[in-house]
Amino acid sequence: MTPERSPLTAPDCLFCRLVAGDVPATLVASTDDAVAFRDIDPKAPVHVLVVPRDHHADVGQLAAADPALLASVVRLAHEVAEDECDGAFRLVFNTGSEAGQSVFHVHGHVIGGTRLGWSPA
Ligand code: D5M
Repeated sequence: MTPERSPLTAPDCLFCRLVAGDVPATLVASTDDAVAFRDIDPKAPVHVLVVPRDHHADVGQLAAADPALLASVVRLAHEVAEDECDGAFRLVFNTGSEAGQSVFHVHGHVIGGTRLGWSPA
């Protein structure tokens, strides 16, 4: 599917370039407003990133600016998890560099495919 309008982008944003097709990625699924692709450095058997096509720096900014788009991202994450790990998954939005965010285009990590522990720190 292709978006009906050009997405909002930020200069020099890695995931804006990936959404535009200028950075290679292993795509898993896409909709008019979101894209899912495999993490380049997987931490679990299933590790997929889901991003909105529009640029928003983090999940808080996305929720404030466009809650419907956040819902689209979560829906696509759930669909990926249904396909890849029977719907049992963790959805992680690292927010802020102290919390491990390294790419400032909001992305949900869909993590699954194994029994997950609970020790994030
Ligand atoms: O997560 C950023 C994630 O983005 C991290 O797990 C690596 C991944 N990454 C970085 N570059 C790429 C490309 N080119 N393809 C796929 N995945 C990528 P964060 O929560 O910001 O630390």
